[in-house]
Amino acid sequence: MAGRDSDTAIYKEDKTKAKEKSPSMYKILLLNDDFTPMEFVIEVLKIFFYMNQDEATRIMLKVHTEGVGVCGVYTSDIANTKVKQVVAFARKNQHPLRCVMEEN
Ligand code: TYC
Repeated sequence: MAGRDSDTAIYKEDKTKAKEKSPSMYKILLLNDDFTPMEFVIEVLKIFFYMNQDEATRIMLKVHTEGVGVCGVYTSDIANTKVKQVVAFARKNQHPLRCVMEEN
């Protein structure tokens, strides 16, 4: 019993600390171009962003018609890695697909 208040105090303090430490989040964006095949963009969304065929098709068409679309939101490290992987995969397949990250 004697320790209850102090336990609660510690719990609250930890919650506050966790909030203060929440990492910055980054959107990963795909940009439209005139050359990358639609099927390739759909494959990228399935492989790197774990989308199903319908979701990948919807996002690809959004990028195709509006110029840009969000693939997901991640911490800095994960976003950086995914952007590099997508660009490397596109270049390996000789497509000019652009993929960038932007703070959320
Ligand atoms: N505009 C491309 C085409 O008509 C398709 C495309 C969609 C390309 C999305 C890039 O991020 C992109 N083949």
